[in-house]
Amino acid sequence: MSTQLLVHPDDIRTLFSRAMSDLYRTEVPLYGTLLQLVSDVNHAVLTADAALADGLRDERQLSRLDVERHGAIRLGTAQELQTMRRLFAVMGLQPVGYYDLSVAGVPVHSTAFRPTDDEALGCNPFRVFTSLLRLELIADEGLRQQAAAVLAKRQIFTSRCLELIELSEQQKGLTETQARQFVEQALETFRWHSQATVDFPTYKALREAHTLVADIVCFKGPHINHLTPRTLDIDAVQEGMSRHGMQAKNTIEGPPRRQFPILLRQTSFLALEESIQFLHQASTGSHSARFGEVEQRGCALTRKGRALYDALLGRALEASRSGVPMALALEKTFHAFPDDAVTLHNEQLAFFRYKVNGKRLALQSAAADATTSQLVDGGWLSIEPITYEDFLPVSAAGIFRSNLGNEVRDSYAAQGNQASFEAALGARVLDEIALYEQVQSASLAECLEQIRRQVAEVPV
Ligand code: OOG
Ligand code: NI
Repeated sequence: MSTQLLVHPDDIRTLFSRAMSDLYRTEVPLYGTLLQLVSDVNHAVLTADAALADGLRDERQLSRLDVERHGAIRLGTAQELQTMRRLFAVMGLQPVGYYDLSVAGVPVHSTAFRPTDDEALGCNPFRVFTSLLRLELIADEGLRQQAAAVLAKRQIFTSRCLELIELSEQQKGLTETQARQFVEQALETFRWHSQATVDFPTYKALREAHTLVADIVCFKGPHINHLTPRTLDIDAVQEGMSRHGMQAKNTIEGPPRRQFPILLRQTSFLALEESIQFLHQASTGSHSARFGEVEQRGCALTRKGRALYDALLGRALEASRSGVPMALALEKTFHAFPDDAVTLHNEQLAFFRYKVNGKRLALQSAAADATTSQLVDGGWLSIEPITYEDFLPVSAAGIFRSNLGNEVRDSYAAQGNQASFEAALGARVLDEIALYEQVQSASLAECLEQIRRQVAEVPV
């Protein structure tokens, strides 16, 4: 048994996300330009809004503002997904949520490997949106078999990486030297390969089935296809992109701009056209997969809030199909979504953390039998939004699509299939809403206990 100290998974994640960021900036220099733009926008926002800067400093978020929030990969087989789950577990990432993209005509389903507790999220919030190809959605039987045969031949992990995953499972962690080696080896899986593993006719046939199928099947590994920093003003980034030589996607995904941000807003610069060498072919061809994205996160919604969001988004999409510009449609329909913390709280549309801020005597008279809403209205409890840490299927589909040459496909007849995804994963995915519910109710229970104790202490 080794007597050496084991490194905390959060620290392995930090090493990994830094290495990934360096790799991606080298591979896609335009991503470095995006990071600079985001950093400039964030600084401008913080300079203009001292209260926001203080708030972020109090929540110890300021120093982590420039750390990437997420990346994304697309896998080909159950075996790959299962090993990826074990690889991500080494750095403290768990599969959270199930996303069915087939409804949007994208033949994958996905989960987000992410840290689940506050401390880990605070330490380093990096997560990976991970999709698995649904070969069964390719209509042509022959092509399906061809794709499966190509995928069966590849090994996306280095043998040392596999050994270190196993070692970590046995030892329940890695030593510092092992962790560094693990990060170096794991990174190999996410690298770009400009050499396809198939000839051009095979690529072309798969691409005709769906660009995404070609992207997943024809390469040696699941290249990281984007990284995503966090911005404090996504509209400013969207607006700044063209000035910096980036072609921005047409619309920002997610809710419209609001006083009280909810869920997640995202935009990206469009995937670059990159030259590819196909098997048995002298001249090069091209493929586009890699882009850069930004995100702005707001408050997590309850199931009720999420249902309202989905309904309003649905209405806006419908209006945009009949010619109304999407931004305008969103702005209109979202008038129906309350835009202040107290209403969102009292109508149980969003999740909050509580803090006791009442005076003892005032507590005695009213607080003991008050409902949570009354405690909030009366100022005994203050509320702070719980940040949404997950993704949105309609937004994800929009991001996928705009980076696949805006290929528009009908939705597949097949529904989502969480059970088959979990069978491939070799584990259940966690329910994201349940995670927020736990945070909120633990915070409320703590505050109520505090109030109860204070009320009990007040002399009659
Ligand atoms: C993933 C697209 C979804 C997001 O942030 O919603 C995504 C992909 O293109 O592989 O990353
Ligand atoms: Ni993304």
